[in-house]
Amino acid sequence: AAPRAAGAAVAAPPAPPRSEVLTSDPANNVSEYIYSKMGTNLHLQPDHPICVIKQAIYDYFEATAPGLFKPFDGLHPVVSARANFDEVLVPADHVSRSPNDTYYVNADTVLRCHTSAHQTELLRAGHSGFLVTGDVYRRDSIDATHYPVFHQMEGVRVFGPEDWAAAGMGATEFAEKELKGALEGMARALFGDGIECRWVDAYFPFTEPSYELEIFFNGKWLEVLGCGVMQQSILDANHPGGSGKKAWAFGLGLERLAMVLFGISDIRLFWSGDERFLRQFKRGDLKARFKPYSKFPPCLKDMAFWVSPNFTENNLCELVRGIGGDLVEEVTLIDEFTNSKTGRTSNCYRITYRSMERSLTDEEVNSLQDRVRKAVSEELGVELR
Ligand code: FA5
Ligand code: MG
Repeated sequence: AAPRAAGAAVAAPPAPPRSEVLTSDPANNVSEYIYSKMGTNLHLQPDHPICVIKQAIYDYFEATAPGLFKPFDGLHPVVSARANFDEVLVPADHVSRSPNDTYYVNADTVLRCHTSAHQTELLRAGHSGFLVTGDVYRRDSIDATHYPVFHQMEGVRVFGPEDWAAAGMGATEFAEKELKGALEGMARALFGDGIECRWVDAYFPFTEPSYELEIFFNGKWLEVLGCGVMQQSILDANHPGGSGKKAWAFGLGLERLAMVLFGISDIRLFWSGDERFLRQFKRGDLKARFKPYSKFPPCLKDMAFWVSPNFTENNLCELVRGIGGDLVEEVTLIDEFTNSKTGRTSNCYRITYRSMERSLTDEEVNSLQDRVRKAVSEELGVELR
């Protein structure tokens, strides 16, 4: 995507051809379900709440530093493992690289698990300020705040020696102060002056120091973004004139911010396409508060099994999503014990089925649960009890 004015229309990246993403490569772990989400681009649907919040953040950065941040929201989600991990210094043994956590197209190609995957290419292109918005993919648990596809916005700003000299500060100290000021300003722009924020120390391989921003909302602290001063070696290796410069970077979760701002209770609503949901949001309207429409009854199914050595919860969730799709609201471990004689461990998982649009019939849920039971014993090697 070429640089353009904030707010100008952008061509949505189309879903890649099926045969490029769902391959027989031994490292491929992308499912049909995940493939079906590609090309949806909620962040490019004009009055969708993910797009509304994206635009509000673009507007804030444009107002505070006109022309400085170039928006990129059409970058393709299929990226090299090199850009997603190596170039942002993710260690070779870091958990996020595991196929239990990341979708691999093949050993060298992944569905980006964060928008940080685009930092280095944009630095190499010479940009000194940019915002990248896109869909990111993670194998994860299933509940009201987790979905295997969500949207992030990456922000990067590069400074020169004149900037910290003018402030009479050291480079790192200056970048950190600038970063925190920019993000606190963004939080006030979205949530109003009364918003309570706090900074929490964090760790990311690509920044030092690193922080997370939490917002106090509905009685608790919620993590909305990660950020920090960019590791100098990333800047040195990629930005023209990098060694004399300093940069900050942040990555924020758009669903998290939209859920808080608009009072949206279930992350699946973003994907429902239901008019009763969509018509409640409009570009530029940050005051909208989601009015829930009738909730249909849930249907709970418990399933107990002896685990196998390579059983993982993410694999179970992936399998359940593959069969139940968006009818699955939650997968929770409700009981676990180890038999002292045999040393075998039993897990009991509860699957909550619920549609956002209609009542489910017993037959329908029973048939889904039968397929889930069959698949877990055949594909995960567990023994049903
Ligand atoms: C990252 O992804 C880092 N790349 C962020 C970053 C960028 C740090 C640049 C430093 C510099 P993390 O995994 O914490 O970090 O995710 C960032 C944000 O994405 C979280 O704060 C949260 O708001 C959102 N997020 C993470 N996981 C999920 C999820 N499963 N569902 C919804 N939102 C999520
Ligand atoms: Mg985090």
